[in-house]
Amino acid sequence: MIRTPHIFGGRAIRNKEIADLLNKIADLLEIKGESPYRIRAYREAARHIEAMAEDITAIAERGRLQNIPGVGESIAAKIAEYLKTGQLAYYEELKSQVIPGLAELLTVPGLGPRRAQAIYENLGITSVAQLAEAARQHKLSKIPGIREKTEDRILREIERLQERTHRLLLGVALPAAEEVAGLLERYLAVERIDPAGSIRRMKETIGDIDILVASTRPTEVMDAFVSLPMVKEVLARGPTKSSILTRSNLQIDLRVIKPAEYGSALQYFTGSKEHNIALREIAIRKGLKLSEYGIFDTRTGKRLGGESEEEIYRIMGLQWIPPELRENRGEIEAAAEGRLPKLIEIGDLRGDLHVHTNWSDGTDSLKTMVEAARELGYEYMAITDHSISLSVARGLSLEAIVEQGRLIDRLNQKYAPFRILRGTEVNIRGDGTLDYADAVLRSFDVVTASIHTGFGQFREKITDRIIRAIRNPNVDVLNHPRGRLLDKRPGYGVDLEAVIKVAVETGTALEINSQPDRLDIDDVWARRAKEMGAILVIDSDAHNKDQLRFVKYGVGTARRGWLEKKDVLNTLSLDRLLRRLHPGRAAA
Ligand code: DGT
Ligand code: CA
Ligand code: CA
Ligand code: ZN
Repeated sequence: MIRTPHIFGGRAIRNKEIADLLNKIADLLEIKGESPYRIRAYREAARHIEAMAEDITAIAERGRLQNIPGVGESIAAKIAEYLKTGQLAYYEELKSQVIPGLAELLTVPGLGPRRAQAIYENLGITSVAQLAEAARQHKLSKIPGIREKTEDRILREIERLQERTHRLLLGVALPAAEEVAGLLERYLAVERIDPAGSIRRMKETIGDIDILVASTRPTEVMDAFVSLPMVKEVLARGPTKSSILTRSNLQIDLRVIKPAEYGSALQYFTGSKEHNIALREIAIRKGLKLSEYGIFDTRTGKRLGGESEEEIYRIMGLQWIPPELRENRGEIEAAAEGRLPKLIEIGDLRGDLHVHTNWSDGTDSLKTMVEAARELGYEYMAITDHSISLSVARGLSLEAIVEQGRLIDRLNQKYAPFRILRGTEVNIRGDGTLDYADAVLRSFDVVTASIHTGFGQFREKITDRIIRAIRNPNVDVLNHPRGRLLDKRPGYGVDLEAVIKVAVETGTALEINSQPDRLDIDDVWARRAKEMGAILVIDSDAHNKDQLRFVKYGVGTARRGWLEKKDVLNTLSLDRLLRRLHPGRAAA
């Protein structure tokens, strides 16, 4: 598949894309054993197009494709077709003529048709995932014509490719891991099962999914694993480690560990690598040796433990360190001095302060959202539909606010003591003023403010704009302060340090938005904000009732940011929350 390139800023935007397409055609022709002249013609054309300064789209528009060196009538027609339709029938046809999978192998940079074919013929490999696994097991270099150096390079290229395209959101990886774990834990041979690696650390994105099982009967566990209903492909099957590809193309690695070694293996495979390295150095200084098999006395070789993680940290003279902290960011020192934070837990949340309904761009009714929040055991929830200028999200008019307020009053009578708070997600305009007048803002119980436009403003301007908004005494929460979308868009160029400083001054809470593609602010900034004395709030920003549960990712981010219950606004009881939001107002 040809990927659309990012816009590089230069003018010759699609030249590389077209050159890649022509090279892929040449690769396929080569696999088919077509005439070397035709193959060379495609490569020549590709080479000239890639070197051109002028954008090929402009040349095509003038009908001058054939003026490009190496481009004859037939290639020109193909380029024109592709530029016009985004597809090329000839290329699709060629792909269908070669063995399925070989075309996929060719997407690995530096893997040419000759080697791809040799790999297919020797090992039957037809996917990039299988190829990576074979390279890791050094099976490729056993093929004549492939040296170890090439094997290493192929693996590095695949890893880079995956880094670019395949880091998964925690919100995708964690449910997949939990589904597998849920199915496997029913087997008697499975004594314990835990997701490990970056999932257990609740990192916002995940490279691959690692699961550990404690069992004395590994064969049974592996049999069960590779025949799970979601398995599309078994990438590797071994006595203690297997890898599968799921139907949604997620790679899951499963390791079976002897129960006596489970703690040390879980510790090792949870990582992070940086945490493990630092830990091992401390072990060495204490005359201990730490490995995935246990913790040992270096001098006598005696095994001191390894069945549980707690035991390992204890023998090292450390408090047990929650996985979310294991990034070598000071947690080991804190554990040695017995001053690890008591991290916030999901059960500490008493309510949600950022929720949408079908009054704006949510899909569930207000009543449905409220009932779902009650089921989660919350005491309160703020309804924060979008404000008037955000017409794409059907922002609420002044009349709609009043009408929604009446509905909320009615439902509050029905659902008491649960409390629906009248809220808004008010849009911060380009100049930092807000979408509703102060008198309107004062009528809400909770005002949250967000930027939805003008991301391209200069750093100073966007910073001033946000600061102006949070200086408005009616604003209680600044939503998704960085505006980033993972994999899609970096945050706005805001001076967050300056914003946090003002938020501390004004008492404005900073949101950890729990949408899996936001997690904004992130772990590092959450920790910084806390250090600076800010208060945070963990919100779902739910647009339907199922998304209320997203707060588990927000809590993960908060824990990675060393936050405790006292640092988070929506751990307050309803009374205390209302008193904090409106110190002057009489209790409702
Ligand atoms: P990911 O998958 O990129 O999101 O990140 P992780 O942390 O899950 O990394 P992964 O899957 O490569 O390995 C899982 C854990 O295994 C890792 O967190 C720590 C441990 N580990 C892997 N390679 C090494 C290593 O070279 N040295 C040490 N000390 N530990 C390692
Ligand atoms: Ca991993
Ligand atoms: Ca892994
Ligand atoms: Zn929102």
